[in-house]
Order: sequence, then C-alpha cells, then structure tokens
Amino acid sequence: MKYSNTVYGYKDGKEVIEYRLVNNQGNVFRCLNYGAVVTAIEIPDRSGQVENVVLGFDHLKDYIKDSPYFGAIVGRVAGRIKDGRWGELQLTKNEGQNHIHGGNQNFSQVVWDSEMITGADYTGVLFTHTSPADDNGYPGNLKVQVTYYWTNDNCWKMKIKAVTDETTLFNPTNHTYFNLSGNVKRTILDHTLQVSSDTFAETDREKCPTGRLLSVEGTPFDFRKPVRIGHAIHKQPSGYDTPFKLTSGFIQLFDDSSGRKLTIQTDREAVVVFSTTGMNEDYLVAGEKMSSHRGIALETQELPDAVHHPQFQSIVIHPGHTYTCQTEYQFSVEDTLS
Ligand code: G6D
Repeated sequence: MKYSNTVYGYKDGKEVIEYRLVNNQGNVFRCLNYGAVVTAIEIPDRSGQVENVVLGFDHLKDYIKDSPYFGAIVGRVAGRIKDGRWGELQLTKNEGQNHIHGGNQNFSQVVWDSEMITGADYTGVLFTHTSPADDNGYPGNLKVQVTYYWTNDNCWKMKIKAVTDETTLFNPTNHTYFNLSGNVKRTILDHTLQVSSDTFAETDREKCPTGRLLSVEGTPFDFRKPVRIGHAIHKQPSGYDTPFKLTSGFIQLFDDSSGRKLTIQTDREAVVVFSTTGMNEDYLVAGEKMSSHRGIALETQELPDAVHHPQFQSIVIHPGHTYTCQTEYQFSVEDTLS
C-alpha cells in the first residue's frame, strides 16, 4: 500500500489537500479535504484496463463553482426539508421555499481537517469538521468524523460518527456519481441496477416526500431484480430522483460491457437514486459537457424530510450519544451478473 498527498489549492485561506491512496493491486482512490470529495476511483475492467468510475473535475475551482455535490459529503441533512421547518425552527431556504442538503456552505463546501490513517489491509483518511450551533438554523455544535478506508480488495468503506451538545438533526450522505464504463466513455443507460427495496417514497412537485410509501410492485421503481437503467427510464422518462426504503441495505450496479460491478452494503434506512436525467450543464466532465445519464448518484441515508413524517426513521440526535453509520462500496469484475 502506498499513499501520498499534494496541495490541490486553497479555499478560505486553508490548504486543500488531495490524498492519493494506492492499494496492493495498484488501484487508486483519490479524495480531497474540501467537502471530503471523492475525486477518482481507478479500477480495472474485464481486460485489466484501469479507469476512473466516478464523476469529478480536474481543478478545485470547478468543484467550488459548479459541483452538483460530485463525490462530496452532504449535510447536516441530505435531501429536502419542506419549507425548511423543523417545529419552531427555521432552517435556510436554499431551494425555493425548501431547505436542501444542509443549506449554504454545507459540509460539501468547507475544508475539513484531515489526516492519513493506515491499517493491515487499508490506507485511509480521517476527516473532521465542527458545524457550529445555528449553522443554517440547526441547533447544537455538531462534531463530525468521516473516515474513508481504501482496502486491498478494492473496497471503499465509509464510516461517519457525530456528537452534538444540543438535540439536533443529522442525516448525512456521500453524493458520488458512479459510471462504471470507465472515464465516462458511455452513459449509465446500459448499466443494470438492483436495489433491495419493496417501497419508495412518493414525492411532490418540489421533490419533497408526501409521506406515502408506495409498493414498487408492477411499477418502474421495481429494482428488486437487476434492471437495465435504459429500460427503466424508457418506462419512467423523467428518470429517478427517488428515495427507496431499503429492506437489506443492498444495492448493486453492473456494467456488462466493462464487467465492472459495484456492490453497496449499508446500515442506512434508504437510498436516494438520482439518475441525472435532464441534467444539461455547461461545465465539462471528462472533457464533455455534463448531460443526462453520464452518472448515477446512489445516496445512502435515512428517508428525506423525516421531520414531517413520523413513519420515517427519526433523524433527531441527542447529546450524550455518538451517532454512527457506515456504507461499503465493493468494486469487482464479473463475466456476467450472478
Ligand atoms: C440530489 O435529490 C437531489 C437532486 O434533486 C439534486 O438535483 C442533486 O442532488 C444535485 O440528490
């Protein structure tokens, strides 16, 4: 295992560092202490060709100016909170009348403290950040630790811990967009997606959950068996920006052309699948304009807008307890999907 770190730029007078973790197979995981952004995961395809399987930019200025949360830790609370209301408290309204992804200067837009860590079968980075009381309207000084481990068998493990000194809300996610074709050379339409989910959260016109959990049976939201994403989007032309309630924490993405497979295992309640349908932007990703289906975000989290829907898992955390969660992203190569 090898690792190195280089200065990637500066933000708010702080040094932004890029970490480059190389496992025993020679495969590389890169991340920044800005937003704890995963900038690249470089792994082989079936023929041994090593390529990047996540969307990202080449320069810090692009992450600061344009990023739709590429690779970043999102929080304090991922997703939308209707009217930005939590009881009497008013959170920042940063998407129309609603609050999204923790508000302004959220976790994805700050420089975290960071240090390299190593173990018997991994190298990693420990990120820490304290979000002060009243940050975007949230109570409590919240101390957050995010740890990324890059193991010798091509697994990225993410562990998150947090403590607060006042009762507050916490529902973080990582917002990496995957594209297993390698260096974004094809869209994700030929990938297959499998999600262990019997129900999904119905959303309103503003993409806020209505509170109803609907059965996936007989709908384009049924990914209990692997489904080609292009086929699913043919039936659901507006694509997916959809919270799925998980039954076993298992999610799988497979690209038959390259043979690359991503198996996600999480202890979170849900995953928001964001298919990037209709995303047509001026910025470039891997040398071409960002457009529909160049990546898919698989955001493990608790169901969004839980504060308004008691049937969803609570995201309230209290002083005196340490919040923990974890998600593992295992990369492998397969001949066919087993
Ligand atoms: C999220 O659910 C949201 C999307 O609606 C948003 O556009 C994206 O982040 C940037 O996952």
